[in-house]
Amino acid sequence: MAVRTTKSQLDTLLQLFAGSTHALVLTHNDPDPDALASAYGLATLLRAHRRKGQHINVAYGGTLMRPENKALARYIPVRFRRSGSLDFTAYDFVALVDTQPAQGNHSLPVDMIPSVVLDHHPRLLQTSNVLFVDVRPSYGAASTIVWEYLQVAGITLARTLATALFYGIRSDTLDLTREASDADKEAYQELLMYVDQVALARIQQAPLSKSDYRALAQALIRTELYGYLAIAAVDDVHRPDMAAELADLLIRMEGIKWVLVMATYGDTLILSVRTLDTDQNAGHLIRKAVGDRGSAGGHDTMAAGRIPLAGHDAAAEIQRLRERMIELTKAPAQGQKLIADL
Ligand SMILES: [Mn+2]
Repeated sequence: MAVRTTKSQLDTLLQLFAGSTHALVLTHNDPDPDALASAYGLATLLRAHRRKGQHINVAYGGTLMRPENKALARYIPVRFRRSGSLDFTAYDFVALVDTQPAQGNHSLPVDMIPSVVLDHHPRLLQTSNVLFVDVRPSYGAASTIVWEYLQVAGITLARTLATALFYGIRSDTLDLTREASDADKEAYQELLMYVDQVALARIQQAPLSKSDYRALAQALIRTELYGYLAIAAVDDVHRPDMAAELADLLIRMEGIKWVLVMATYGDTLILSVRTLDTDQNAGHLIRKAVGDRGSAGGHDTMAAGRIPLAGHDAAAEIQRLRERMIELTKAPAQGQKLIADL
């Protein structure tokens, strides 16, 4: 079993922690399963080495959005604090997990440099100021990195922790099919035998709200097909990640290789793009479509964007993006409704 985290890395991390009185484990805003699980795992590692009188808090900013994420947070036996309620100046040790200082998706004040960064996203330049950095872009999940630390520390994982870390790896790597390294595969397999499958099934099948079904119905009725391109525009979604979920569903439609979902959420137009077209990059395409009207980015097959709507006409913006998407994907300009007879 090739654990890639070294004893010296573990010792350095624990030395930094040992010198603190108030430690904070912070993950990114609107945390996903990998963020929740890796924060839980790192907090467990620190707790196992905690001195008397030493405090450890775990926190995130934003909100839990998907029902699965809410269910996982409820299952994890750690009290997650909301970053809005924290006095960051009270902490003399901050560990960022599943994100980095300059990533822009967490709540750590910009003038605070964390003591530790554990992450699997591409390494950002500003991360060099941090005392202890372990960034492994080849890994599919931060949960894998944290699992290795727990292994090196010789900590026996509680069933809840094994289940959470397993789900973190499962969801970030789409069951080892997306950006999964050998390390992720190994952690996944090692954790598998300790997973509480019944609890995990309940988390993954967490109840959906009536608003979820309403958004789904509206998206399906509003879906227009332009040959291999499907476009859906939805009004007033109750949670911003609904756009991504709808896009994931629409890209499974036979004959479709591009999807754009646009959803208004408060004063923002949320965009989600999916593609099966291996010749084009969804991230590049959405940046071209959004231009300087908002922010956008992503990967080969999936991308997202946001356009502020304050003072704009949402319908005009949606129409502009629709035309731009048709142009960029070279789809037929004439569309037809997916469901015309309802
Ligand atoms: Mn992650």
